[in-house]
Amino acid sequence: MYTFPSYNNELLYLMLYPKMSSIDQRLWKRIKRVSENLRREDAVLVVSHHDADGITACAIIVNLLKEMGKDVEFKILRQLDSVTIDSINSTDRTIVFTDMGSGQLSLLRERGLKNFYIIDHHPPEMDYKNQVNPHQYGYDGGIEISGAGVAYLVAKSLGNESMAHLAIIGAVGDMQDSDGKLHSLNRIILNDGVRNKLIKVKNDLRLFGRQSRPIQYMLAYSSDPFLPGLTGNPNACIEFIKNLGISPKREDNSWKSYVDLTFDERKKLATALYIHLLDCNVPEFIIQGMIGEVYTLLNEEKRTELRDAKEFSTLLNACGRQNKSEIGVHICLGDRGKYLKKARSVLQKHRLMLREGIEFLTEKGVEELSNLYFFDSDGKIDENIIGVIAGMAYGAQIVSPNKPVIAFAIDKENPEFLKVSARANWSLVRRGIHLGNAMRSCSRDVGGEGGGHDIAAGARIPRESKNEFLNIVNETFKKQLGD
Ligand SMILES: [Mn+2]
Repeated sequence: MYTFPSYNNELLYLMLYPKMSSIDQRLWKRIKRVSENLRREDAVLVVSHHDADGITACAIIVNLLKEMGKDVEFKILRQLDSVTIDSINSTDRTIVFTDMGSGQLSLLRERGLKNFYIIDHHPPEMDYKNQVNPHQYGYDGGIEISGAGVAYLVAKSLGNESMAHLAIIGAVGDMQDSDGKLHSLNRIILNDGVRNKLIKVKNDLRLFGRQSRPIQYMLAYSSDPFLPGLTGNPNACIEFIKNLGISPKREDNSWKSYVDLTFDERKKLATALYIHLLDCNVPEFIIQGMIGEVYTLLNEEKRTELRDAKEFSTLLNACGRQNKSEIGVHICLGDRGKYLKKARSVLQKHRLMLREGIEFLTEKGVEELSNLYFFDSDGKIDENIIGVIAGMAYGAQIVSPNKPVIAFAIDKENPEFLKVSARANWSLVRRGIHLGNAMRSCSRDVGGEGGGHDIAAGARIPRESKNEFLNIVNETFKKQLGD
């Protein structure tokens, strides 16, 4: 039977993960210096990325500055490129970039931006005086800290630890817990959250809806991982649960949530899912990601999406992908009521689009070169979710995990361009794949721009250079895997 590992012994943890015990002093000094400069600003525009990490990072800085009595506005962008930079350049406010900016420093200079700060965890192009980026101190921003985490450290250095839970939601949103737990700087932040009674940590099954959905819908709606035979089929899920001797209903005949199950029932269900996925030949790294630490937000109402960090991040990601990021920022800042209602309907629409996207891709299939898979959305998948669909292709077994996936969609803002999304997995990253580097250099070669993380990245390229770009990327992956 699968047992959830227990990490109650904090001392053992410290021995296993020595880096978690304290922040590098040079990084902390840098944070304090930049924070001191930030403290002197009056009118600020926070500009952030449209995913869960960017939205939480934005909310942390907005909250910090508001509590310090500053005049703050915020703006969420899909990406930072020459067009979007020009759109914010007219502000007379000081710009604070969160979860973006480090990879676009030369572009920011080129476009004539002067008074700005960067609080980011993407690999930096160069040093800059008002930049906080842990990469410059030996940390890996892909796994050790999120953009929201860096924003939290800035807030912490100014005495505000109240938003630690948002930093954890950001890290989970950027999948930094995909091997089952958070590490390093994320761990330090997590400890702050636990100490301040914002968060509780436990090892358990990690599926969307563990708080907010009846169990059969938690399983039926699972797209990460995709559960063969169960995803999309609530009746099969009820059978699956009943066959384990677990009653799906409470005594009053209402449906149980996963959190209503006893510890033994949870173990039984986790074990059965684990075996079921193994039987279906789902790659083991995906199965393992299904079980691990869950982060409960103690100040949120029980049985709502906001009670669980992963559910919260899913809600925020949906807002971002559907161009409704502001709703997400308001929820992070504590607004509920109409904002939460809106976010829920956005999530519903988002899930429908994901399901249709996966169905489209299952039908159409992918093409391949020696070192990559690729597909074109044919206008059927929105550019905002095509990256998510590319990532889901592994779990849905449309592609095998041996090569990265490259997806193309038409750029809505400029149809002469294609939006490129690239997704890999940890085993490819361990073998040398770095999608962010590949997207940056290969897109430049064809007159585009791009960048991102090792495991997930994107680019914009001229439409007519698609085939040339694919060949260059294929060669770059070959080199990355060969080194
Ligand atoms: Mn991020």
